[in-house]
Amino acid sequence: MRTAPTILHLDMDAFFASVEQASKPSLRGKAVIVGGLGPRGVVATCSYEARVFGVHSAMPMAQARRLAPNAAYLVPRFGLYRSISDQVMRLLRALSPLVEPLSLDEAFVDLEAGGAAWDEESALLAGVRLRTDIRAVTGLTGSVGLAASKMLAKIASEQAKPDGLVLIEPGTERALLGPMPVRTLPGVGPATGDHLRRAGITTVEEIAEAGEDELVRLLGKAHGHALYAMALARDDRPVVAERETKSVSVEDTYDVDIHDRIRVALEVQRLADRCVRRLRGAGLSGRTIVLKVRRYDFSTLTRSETLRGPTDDQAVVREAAARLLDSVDTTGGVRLLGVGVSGLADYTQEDLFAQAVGERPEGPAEEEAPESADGATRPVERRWPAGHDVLHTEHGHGWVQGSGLGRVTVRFETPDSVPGRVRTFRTDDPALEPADPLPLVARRPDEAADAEGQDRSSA
Ligand code: TTP
Ligand code: MG
Ligand code: MG
Repeated sequence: MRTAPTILHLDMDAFFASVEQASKPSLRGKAVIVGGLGPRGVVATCSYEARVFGVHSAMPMAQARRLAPNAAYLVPRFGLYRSISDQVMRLLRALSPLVEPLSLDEAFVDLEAGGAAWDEESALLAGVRLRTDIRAVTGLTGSVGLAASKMLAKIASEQAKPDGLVLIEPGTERALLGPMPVRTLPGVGPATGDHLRRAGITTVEEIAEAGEDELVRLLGKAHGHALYAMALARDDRPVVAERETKSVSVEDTYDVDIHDRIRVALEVQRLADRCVRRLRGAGLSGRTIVLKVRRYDFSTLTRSETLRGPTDDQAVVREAAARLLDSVDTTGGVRLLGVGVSGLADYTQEDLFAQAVGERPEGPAEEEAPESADGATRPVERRWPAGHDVLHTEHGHGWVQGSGLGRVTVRFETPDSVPGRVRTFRTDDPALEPADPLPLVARRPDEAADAEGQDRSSA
């Protein structure tokens, strides 16, 4: 393990909600909840002002409404979040070629690899500067953790939240980790957590005290071994650049084609287990199980199955892989088998996206009033999702505060205006149009040129 805290972990604060507050001056300092607003919707995230009411990610929206009835409820705008995420990732790539994004709002950076830092002092400086730059470019805050390993850097950024920076001095890791709950460690989900608790292990210190043999006995060789190392703060995982890998997979090529169907099934199980070990080792879980089969004639096929939720459970992956194998003809023999799990880092966003798509209003193309049989045009009810931007021919740019009963309420304000006024229109008012989001921070022309220059140099 390195001896300087030169691994940086960044995570933006209340990301979706902060973007909404930055784009809507009237919501700054207020409880803002972003998520699916339909009957089965869940909270994607909420502002820190909403968290004091007990609202949190993944909570059913109905429950959030009971806890915080006066909050602003908005539908997510993924395109906007992605464009802000791109700005943030560009700033990280200016620090180092080794940037590992974990989701839209989160990434590891190896500062040493980029020459941006080599010791405690330079790491701290890089972290402080980064936070300033993010603020200047996006108008948002992100929290930064600095440590000598990925695990500790991530724990540090969590401690720094919101809007802070924490550096964990090398050498102090074990003392810091000791009293923390086992769930702090990467790869410990609810199932593993329960399992450990039944064995009387609730803190990281207790994992260390239990010893490696006991951990292996409880959790199996790979997982037990990995977890014990983490509990001792031993984490050598490198920062992997451009982890576009939205999947973890393993495969084997066989010297001699396998014909025996039972043997094929056993190999698939073995691969499933190996894949799960890799997955857990990386502290990941995924929703889609993929089976790859190359047959004697080099014809290759893949089959996949998507689960209801992400998993890192060996039995679940084994079973899915076995089901997939059922649908593949292997007579003639196989020369390669592979098992993978995909749908990893961004799963929460994708889940919510699927849900939001289901709730999305009809596109503008379908908004034209169709002709009825007698040639008269019937008005079509247009839908105005809460939080989305609109343009009014007279009042300018605003956003939908609410709609229903043939009326839509719009607040007219822009990211750099003062809090705006509210007006109500008929939903079919021809003066009102859906609009694209405005930039959160107005860019000067010279800044736009700078950003392009950065793109080129990192390409
Ligand atoms: P997080 O970084 O987990 O949360 P956050 O940025 O909102 O708040 P924090 O300050 O605690 O980091 O997730 C980033 C974004 O991903 C979040 O703004 C919304 C989205 N998300 C979901 O859509 N569903 C979820 O269950 C979670 C956890 C996040
Ligand atoms: Mg975040
Ligand atoms: Mg995050």
